[in-house]
Amino acid sequence: MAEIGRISEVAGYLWEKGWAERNGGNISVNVTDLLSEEERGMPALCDPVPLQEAVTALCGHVFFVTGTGKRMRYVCRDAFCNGSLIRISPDGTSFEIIATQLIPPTSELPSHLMMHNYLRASGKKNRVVLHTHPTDLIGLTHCKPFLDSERITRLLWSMIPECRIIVPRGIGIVPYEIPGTLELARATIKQLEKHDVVFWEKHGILAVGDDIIECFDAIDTLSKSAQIFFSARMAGYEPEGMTDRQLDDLVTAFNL
Ligand code: 2HA
Ligand code: ZN
Repeated sequence: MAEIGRISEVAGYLWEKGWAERNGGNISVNVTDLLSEEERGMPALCDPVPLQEAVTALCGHVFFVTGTGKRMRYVCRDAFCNGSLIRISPDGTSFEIIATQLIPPTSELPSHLMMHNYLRASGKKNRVVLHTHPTDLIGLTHCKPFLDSERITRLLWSMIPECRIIVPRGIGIVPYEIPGTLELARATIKQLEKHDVVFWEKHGILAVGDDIIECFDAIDTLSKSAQIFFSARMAGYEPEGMTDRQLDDLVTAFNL
């Protein structure tokens, strides 16, 4: 499946960028529409695993999910030794691993599935949930004034025109929660109503999208903006940033 190649490609970028120390980050992609009926019906490799919360918009859907404790630097080399295909039960209350080996999914799976469930139920086409640990963007979340959606969005948009274009729905902020918890998932889902990229305070970034490469690109562009901001500050000056007018002109020029 070509999609697995694209997932591996992005896992490699996450590692190369230094955003994926140890087993940091996780990826899930809804591949249901990319599989034949026969592939979707593959026999299960394990008993059904109950989900804490039912995902009724995902009944029978198949996902590629990175494995728990697995490292992105190895996902990029061999996706199926470091992740698996899982299938949601017909009633949405459990999942089974169907291919290719018994690799248990990421501890963030219940959160990822709740997000996919929300996205599907609200008619969005997003198939990808990508979570990673970009050093510069996490750094920004350690500064209280930046834990404000409008303020951080305005700051990062204003560093480079592409940022306004590539992340048009801006950034959502989720105050610190314990990793892997349903509280974190619920708070994130609330932000996904307005944004495709969410910053988790002192932890990492979560992006949703229709395409894994584009999800990566959105985070990469935000990271570039953060680096421009930090380099200016380190050189001893406050970067001027684009004006409101310059940002608004992009909306008309690019139909945002
Ligand atoms: O998968 O990044 O948030 C490891 C994590 C948990
Ligand atoms: Zn994380």
